[in-house]
Amino acid sequence: MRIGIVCYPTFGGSGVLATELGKALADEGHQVHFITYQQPVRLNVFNANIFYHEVRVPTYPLFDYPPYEVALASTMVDVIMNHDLDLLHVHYAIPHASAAYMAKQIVKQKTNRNIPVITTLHGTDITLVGKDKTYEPVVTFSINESDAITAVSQNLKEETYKFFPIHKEIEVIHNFVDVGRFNKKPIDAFRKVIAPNGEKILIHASNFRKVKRVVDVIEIFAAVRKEMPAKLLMVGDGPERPGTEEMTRELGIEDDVRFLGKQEQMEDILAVSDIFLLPSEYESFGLAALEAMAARSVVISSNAGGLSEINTQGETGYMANVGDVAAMSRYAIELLKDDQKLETMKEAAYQQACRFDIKNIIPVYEKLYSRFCRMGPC
Ligand code: GMT
Repeated sequence: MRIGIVCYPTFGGSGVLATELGKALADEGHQVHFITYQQPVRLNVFNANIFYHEVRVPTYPLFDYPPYEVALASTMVDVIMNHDLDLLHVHYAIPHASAAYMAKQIVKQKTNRNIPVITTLHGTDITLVGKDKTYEPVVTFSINESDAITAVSQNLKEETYKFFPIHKEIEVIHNFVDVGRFNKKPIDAFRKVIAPNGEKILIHASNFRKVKRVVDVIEIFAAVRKEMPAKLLMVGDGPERPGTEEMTRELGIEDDVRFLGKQEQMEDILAVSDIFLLPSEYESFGLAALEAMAARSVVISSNAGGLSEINTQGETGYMANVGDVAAMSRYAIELLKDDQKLETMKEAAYQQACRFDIKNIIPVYEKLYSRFCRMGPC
C-alpha cells in the first residue's frame, strides 16, 4: 500500500513510534510517505520505499502565528494526489487530525476520492492539550471524522471516552519496540566511564516536562545514593532540566548524575542500565519504559495511566502512587542490594518487552489498513 504518515518529528514518544512504524512498513514492502516539518529523528536509514516530504510554512510580517495547519493540509493534499496514497495515518490529534480532515475534503472535491484517515491518539493530545477548551471542539470533531481511531493503551481509550463525546469505536493498538535493536550487550568502555567502580546505574529519559516529575527522579536517586554507590544518567532535555541540575548541586550529588541531553543511540545507553525510573504524573503508555525493558532494565514507575499495562508489580518492576518517592526509593534500594533478584527481574522485563515486539504489532496495523484497500478489504 501507499501510506502517508504524519507525526511530530521530535524526540517525543508519538514521533518515535510513528517513525519506527513507517520504517517497519517500508521493510514489509509498503511505500511510506512521511509528511512532517522536519526530518523525524529516528528516520536515520535509507530505504527505497521511504519518502520524506517537508512541510514548509511561509511566513509573512502580518502573521504573529504562521499558519502551520494550513501548510500541513496543503502538503497532505499534494502528497495524496501526486503519489496516489491509499491512506493517511496521523499520529497525535493536534493539529494532525484536523489538518487531515481538511485535506480529505479537498481531495474529495478535486477527485471525488475518499482518502481514508486513521488517527492514532498518543496521550497528551487527549489528557493535557486536547482537553483545553481552546482546542476541544476541533479535537472532538476531527477524531469523530476519522475513518478509524486507535489509542496506544486501554487507559488512553478510556480517558478519551471520559473527556470527549466520541461516538466511534476506538481500537487499542499498544505501542511496540524493536526488541532486536534494544537487546544489546553493554559497551564495556561506556560502562567504565559512567561507573568506573562497578556502581549500579539508574536511568531516566524524557522531555523533562512537568508531567515527567523529574524532581522525583532526583529525590529517588538521592535516597539510593545515601545507601550505596550509584550513578544516574538523565537523558533528554526540556523546561525542567535547569532546575533539576541545580537540585543535584544543592543535594551534593552532582558528581554522580550525568545530564546527557538528547540522544539518538538509546540502545547503547539503556544497555548499561540496571533500573529505569519513570515516576510520571501521567503516561498513556510509557514507550521509554518499554524500550528500557527491551534493554533488560527493571522499571520503577508511578502507576499512572497505562503504565500498569506494561509494568507488572514485583515482576518486571515496581509501581507506586504518583509522588510516593519514599516507596519508589525503597523499591530501588531493596532491589539494588539483591543481585539475584535484580537479574531475575531484568529477565522478566525483557520477556515482557518481547510481548510488545515490533513483529507482533506491525501485522495489527497492516490488518487495520487492509480494511481500507480501494478494491475492498484486501
Ligand atoms: O510524553 C512524552 O514524552 C511525549 C508524548 C508524545 O506525544 O510524543 O508521549 C506520549 O506518547 C507516547 C507514545 O505513544 C507514550 O508512550 C507516552 O506515554 C505519552 N505521554 C504521555 O501520555 C504523557
